[in-house]
Amino acid sequence: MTNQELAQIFSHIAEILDIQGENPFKVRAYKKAVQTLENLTTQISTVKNLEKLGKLPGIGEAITKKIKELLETGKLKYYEELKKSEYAPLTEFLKIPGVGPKHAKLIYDKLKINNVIDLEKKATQGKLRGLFGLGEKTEENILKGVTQVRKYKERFPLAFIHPKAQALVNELKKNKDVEKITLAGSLRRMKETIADVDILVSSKNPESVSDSFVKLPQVSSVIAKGSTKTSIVTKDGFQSDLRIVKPEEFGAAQHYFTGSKAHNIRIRSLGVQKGLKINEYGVFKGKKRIAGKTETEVFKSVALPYISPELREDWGEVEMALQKKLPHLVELKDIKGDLHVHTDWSDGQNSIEKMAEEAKKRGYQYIAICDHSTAVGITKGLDPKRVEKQIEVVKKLNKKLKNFKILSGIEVDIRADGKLDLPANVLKELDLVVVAVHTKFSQSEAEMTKRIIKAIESPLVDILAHPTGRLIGKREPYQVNIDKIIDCCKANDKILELNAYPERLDLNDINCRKAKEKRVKITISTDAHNINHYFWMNFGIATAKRGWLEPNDVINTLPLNKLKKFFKR
Ligand code: DGT
Ligand code: CA
Repeated sequence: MTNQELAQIFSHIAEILDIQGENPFKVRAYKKAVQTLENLTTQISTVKNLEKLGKLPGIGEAITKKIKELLETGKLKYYEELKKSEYAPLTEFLKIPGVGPKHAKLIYDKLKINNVIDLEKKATQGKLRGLFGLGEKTEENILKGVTQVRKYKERFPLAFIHPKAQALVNELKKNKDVEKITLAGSLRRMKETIADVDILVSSKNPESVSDSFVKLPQVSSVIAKGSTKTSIVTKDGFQSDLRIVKPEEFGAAQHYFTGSKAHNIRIRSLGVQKGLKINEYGVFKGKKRIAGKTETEVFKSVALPYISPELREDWGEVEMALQKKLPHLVELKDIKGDLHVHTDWSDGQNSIEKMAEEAKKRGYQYIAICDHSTAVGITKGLDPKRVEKQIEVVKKLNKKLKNFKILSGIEVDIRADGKLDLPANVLKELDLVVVAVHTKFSQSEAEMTKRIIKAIESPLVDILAHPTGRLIGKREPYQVNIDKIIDCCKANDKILELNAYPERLDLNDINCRKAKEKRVKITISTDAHNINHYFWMNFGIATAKRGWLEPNDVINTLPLNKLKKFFKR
């Protein structure tokens, strides 16, 4: 059981207790444990002496005992009992923005509904307003929130599901009858949300592979089992389809099941023009198989170069491939540093030094420390005095570090009127200034666009972080005219961020492409709040590839001496 899985269980416990109206101290204790678990840098399951856990903040004796029980038995009696509570299903309501535990309980107590589908119905019928002081406006917001939750309910964020899918692949690989294995579908194309996991295997003994698949420890139920297709549902609640093909079919099947459907249709019709039939079994001229063992063979059969999975959306990649003008996509190995990193000076969990050491270990040449300014409302936002202090600390650390540079930056808040949350004389002292919106998301498109443009136009600003503010599955982007923002960045020679934080991926693929077309530079940054978060660069890179970005479009592919010319100093 991973730290994340443990955290999920304790988080669910806290939510149920909260709705039941339990002692707030007890609820807070669980929430604190969740925070600690999420930020731990070692996996608890690898710790030999669990008693040591009691020394971690928020993990007392009682919780240590529960962790022990979970690790030893895979279950927690207390949790199993709690889940039987009539209030347990109401935790679903908490995903709706603006609905807290008290609302959830009231809605259930008065209306006897415990799921979002019924809640949506009641809100549509106007049955919420007037109840226990809920106004029309709140009802409208609940309705909006419910629709949003329902929209995402059936899809999982990429960063949540990708490591879990990879784990399924790694487990299955242990079976010697697996010849080749790959992820397919939207997961291989690295779409930002995923409906189900597609895995493809080639094997001469499909039964053996299928047997192993249904016996994987992650499996919670088996939907169907056969020698070519087997479907399971995992304990994490997502479906995974395994297809097993013959070795000579692997490339054709890999291409077919990677999709997208629209891309496949284009390739198939190119085949038709050449008198070829292309399907998941191979490329055929009449009855004769002429290709299919590898994807490259399939593309070659229609005179195309290999097209990277991230591009296969029929967004123009086939035309570009025909003209031999495909982009040379940016790769993880091109990245030289991370330009948006938090530390324990604000809401991060590791020290500046630790963040730097870890980045260096990853082969980076630099990072930019960009802690929050005070307006965001987090407890430790940086005021002018602390900014100055941090600059001094960074200077000292830089003297110690070899072949690595810490840049002093800041993530300064763009206030509702477009003014920045720190004065110019402070911003001037920094190596770079990142600006972002964290408050007043409800402004009109005109107001929000004007607000952000004002910030971009400020002379000391370098980068606009997470430009649309969306949180995948949780919050829609704020209303903003992204075309105007891109134009403004171009006019002022400013940089847009592709924030790789799993729930952000903001700019998204389409907006990255728009920025590239206008020749606006992009930084792919993780917004890391601890050393583990550097891993998220993978998903930033994936999104960049889906946005057709090349190394030249991305400023943090540059070594430090060339990077500096982009900053307004
Ligand atoms: P998802 O699951 O909604 O996140 O997206 P995908 O792309 O993984 O879609 P899925 O799982 O339904 O199918 C996997 C791939 O199989 C899909 O990308 C293309 C291929 N495929 C599925 N059905 C068809 C079809 O009717 N025609 C063609 N040409 N390809 C299909
Ligand atoms: Ca799929």
